[in-house]
Amino acid sequence: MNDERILLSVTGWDPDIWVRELNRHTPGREIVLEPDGADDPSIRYAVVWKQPEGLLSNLPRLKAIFSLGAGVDHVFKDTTLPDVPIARIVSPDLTARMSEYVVWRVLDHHRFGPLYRSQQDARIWNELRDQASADEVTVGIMGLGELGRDSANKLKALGFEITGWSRRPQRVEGVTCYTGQEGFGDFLASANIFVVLLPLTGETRGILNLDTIRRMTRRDHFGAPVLINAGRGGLQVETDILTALDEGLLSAVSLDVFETEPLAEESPLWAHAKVTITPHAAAASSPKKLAGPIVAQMKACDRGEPLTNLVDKDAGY
Ligand code: NDP
Ligand code: OXD
Repeated sequence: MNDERILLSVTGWDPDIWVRELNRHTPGREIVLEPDGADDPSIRYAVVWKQPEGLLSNLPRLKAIFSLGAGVDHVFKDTTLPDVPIARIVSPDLTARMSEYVVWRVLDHHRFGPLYRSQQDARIWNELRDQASADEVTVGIMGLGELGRDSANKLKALGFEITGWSRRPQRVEGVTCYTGQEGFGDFLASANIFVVLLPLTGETRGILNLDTIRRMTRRDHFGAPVLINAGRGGLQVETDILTALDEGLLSAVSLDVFETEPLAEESPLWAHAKVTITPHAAAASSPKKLAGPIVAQMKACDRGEPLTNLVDKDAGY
């Protein structure tokens, strides 16, 4: 038996494409979907998306875990993780996809897309002359990491004013940056459209609640702020978002992620006129684009070189 095997565990995804693409870059290294027993000594690396609890806990020669997402909350859900480095996806391909989603959703709200689509359904011709220009609209980005910064730069190029919020102080040219709890209130008062690109951690879980939304106080342009969440569903309290929409505290939302995925058929979010839903599709992890860099990391690790894009286990992202 090959004693340098890669364990691939992708709950809810088609493993065949990943096996094919990983194989393309690692001829001779076997990729398996299950270990040979809980303490399989042949497994050197694990490549995971929502691995089952306990799968990785006893593999004695496991050197590193590779998350197939930029987010790693799905890895940390397993409370029995071994003490090995965890690397996440940081990739120009994933970043570009996310920025496409963000620009698409911001422009759609900015240019009254949902309203014009409903007018079309009802054959109503109503131009709405009072349209803001991009430089009159501020987009507030929650999470100024790999994804947030790229979205900020692309929105800036379209003329929007940009503010951002992060855990530690960040500097992004042309972006007014706010930090931590002390900057949260001013950040929430700064924008007309909020784009959420935070990781799900102990600190951020449930952060998109009624209290936070009430502090989003700008009332110009859309009447109330727009919320776009492509971070994680666990950031949002969906009943609070529905209340905020119904009370006019938010004018519209675009949600790509949900507290429970897939979103239940009976969720009132589906049919709400002010909600645009995408099925956790903002930025897909592409096997073609990501397998090569992941294997390159394994090869570097084999040579004793440090891994990149490592997760800070204490911070949880
Ligand atoms: P990064 O780790 O690069 O950036 C995370 C950002 O969030 C950082 O700016 C960080 O602050 C900030 N942050 C973290 N915790 C807090 C906190 N408590 N308070 C304030 N700010 C905080 O992650 P990425 O940009 O690569 O990805 C962000 C998230 O996007 C992922 O974790 C994932 O959940 C989600 N995602 C969703 C996808 C989808 O298809 N819907 C696809 C890909 C990712 P600091 O700069 O100080 O570290
Ligand atoms: C990710 C995701 O974290 O796809 O990359 O959600």
